[in-house]
Amino acid sequence: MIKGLEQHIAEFQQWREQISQALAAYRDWLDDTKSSDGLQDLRLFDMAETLRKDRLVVAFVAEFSRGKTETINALFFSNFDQRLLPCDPGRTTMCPTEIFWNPDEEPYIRLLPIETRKYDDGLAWLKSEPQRWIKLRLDTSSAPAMKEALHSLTQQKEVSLDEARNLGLWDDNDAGMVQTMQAKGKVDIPVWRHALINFPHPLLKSGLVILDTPGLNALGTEPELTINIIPNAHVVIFLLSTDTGVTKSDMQIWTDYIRNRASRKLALLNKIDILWDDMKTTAEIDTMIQSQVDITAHQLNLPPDSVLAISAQKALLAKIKKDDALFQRSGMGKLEQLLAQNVVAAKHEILSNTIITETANMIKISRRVIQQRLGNAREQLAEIQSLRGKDRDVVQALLSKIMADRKAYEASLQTFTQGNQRISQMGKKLMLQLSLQNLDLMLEQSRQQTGESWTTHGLNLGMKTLIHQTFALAEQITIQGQEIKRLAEELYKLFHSKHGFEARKPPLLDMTPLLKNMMMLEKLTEAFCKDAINVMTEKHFLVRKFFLSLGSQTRKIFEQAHRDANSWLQSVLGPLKQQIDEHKAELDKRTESLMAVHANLDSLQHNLTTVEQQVAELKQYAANLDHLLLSLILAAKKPPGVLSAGNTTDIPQPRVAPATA
Ligand SMILES: Nc1nc2c(ncn2[C@@H]2O[C@H](COP(=O)(O)OP(=O)(O)OP(=O)(O)O)[C@@H](O)[C@H]2O)c(=O)[nH]1
Ligand SMILES: [Mg+2]
Repeated sequence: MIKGLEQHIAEFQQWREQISQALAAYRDWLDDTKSSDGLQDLRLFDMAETLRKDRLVVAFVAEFSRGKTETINALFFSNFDQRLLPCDPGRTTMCPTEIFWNPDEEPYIRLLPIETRKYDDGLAWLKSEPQRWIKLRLDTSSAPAMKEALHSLTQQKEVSLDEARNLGLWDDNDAGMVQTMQAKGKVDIPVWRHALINFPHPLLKSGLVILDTPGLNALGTEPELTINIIPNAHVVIFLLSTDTGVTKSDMQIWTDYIRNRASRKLALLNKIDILWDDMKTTAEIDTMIQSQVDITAHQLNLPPDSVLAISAQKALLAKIKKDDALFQRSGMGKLEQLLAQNVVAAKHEILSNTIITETANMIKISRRVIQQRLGNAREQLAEIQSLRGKDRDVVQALLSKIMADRKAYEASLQTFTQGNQRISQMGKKLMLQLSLQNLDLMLEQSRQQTGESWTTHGLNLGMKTLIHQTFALAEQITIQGQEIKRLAEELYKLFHSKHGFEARKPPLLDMTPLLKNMMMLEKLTEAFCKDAINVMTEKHFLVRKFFLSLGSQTRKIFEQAHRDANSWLQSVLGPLKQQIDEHKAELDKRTESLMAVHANLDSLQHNLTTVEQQVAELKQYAANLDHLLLSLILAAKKPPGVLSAGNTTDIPQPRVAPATA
């Protein structure tokens, strides 16, 4: 029954494999044609690794007891013929839980003790520190053993009010918490802060990662989850329950964490089985469900087809009992379809925009180089052909002309070397400003503005300082980038006017992605600071954690800006450098061949054959490259959701070695 989702993901994996093959073929092509450079090779290797480790994250976010865990059980774990992840009425899942498959390790559940909240280490960092986690082996051959291990996800313990405050978990708006405190003099808190489950399910094997989260109260206490993990999920699934409708806290989760933060989202109206009343006709029940879907879509301001009515519980039961009619009625089939389309579409879009576009650009540059080599070889061929039947004097005259060309070229090369050095120096200075050391200084100033008392007011000030500094920095870097571009332009002009190189304008350095990303963080901070609950004094702990999460997000943004600026810097003079090398090789070849002919007129025919072979070989290399480029462009254009096995065959398979080589 799960075929819809499984098949889509398997086809996506196949598609990803084709892109990997194209990348490998291109690396081979660069090697064969001796046009690879270290940096480019490294980048291609990085991209291949990114593809290999690519993950699709689907996050389930909703108030407690809406059926997130039950839906995950129905979608992924029905083949254990029982309810595997714990779900019960009331608050059940106590900590965010990531479920994935890493083949390098045995199945496990790793649990991060809640006490780690006392320190400043972020989750991302803690994930790389296995010794801070408690690890339980998962015996996947035994459902009862699995169930027992997974029960840890619900563990709670009693602590004093002070300890709860110390951990930043006390919330006097939480009626349940206050009540327990009054009744027992203790506070119930989760034992674990985060859980990682390594589990060999076929879907997880293909790169899918599921994130199950606890309800509203627990969500707000872990800013890294709300600033980083949820907004970066490829699809966010929001659940509502038919029996409660859209409550105030449902709405708060939707507006605070999902509405404007998740790029792809689906809403599920769960527990529709509550409406399955034997006294009503199917048509009457369907109308009732449809009207609830319409109301929900209206309240969430979503198109009605992004709201699905399901019964997770009955879907799980139907799968276990192999009851097709019940499964059909549960609405789960539709969800699987939509989920598959959304997940695949999201990843398709991301990979097309990044890896495919970047590789296609590299290939286009290689194409130009190979065309230049081909043009040169053809000219050389014509030159040798024109010498047929001519005497030594004619050869000598040609040789003298080439020597003069070489001299002029060497003078230009000197200008290039000087310009290149100047650009390198300026580039180094520019990169330093985007370095993490510089960012640390900026963050320190922002921290000083935020102050020691960790109020939302301070946080707002700190963020404003950081934004202000980022804008000033981006402006400075833009000016430096323009100067580098101007210098590079002069060099391009020189080689165009004096040596007939292609007229080209180097690209501009664009700092808007950095600014846009930072402004998004500013918006998140504003929303956090406006939230009445966070303004209260008890939330200082949270403000501090929020600030730390902002720091790690800012680092990521700066690291990306650093990478972008670096590849821009490579692209400013890269094509000219390549052309210069090609031109030099051409002059050398021509001189060598003319000198051989000059020494012995009989060697003309041999030279002619050699160059003819070169032309044929280069033609074949160019054809192979065209084929590769076409395969990538077709892969990028393939519309999401139609990645059926039949369609993938029309993507040409890349060929590498030239037939004549
Ligand atoms: N009738 C009915 N009950 C359901 C359905 N889905 C879930 N439930 C029940 O609702 C309760 C809560 O389900 P969970 O899956 O634990 O909900 P959750 O959203 O994960 O809740 P937390 O883990 O507490 O955040 C459990 O008792 C489930 O059995 C459904 O489709 N129909
Ligand atoms: Mg749950």
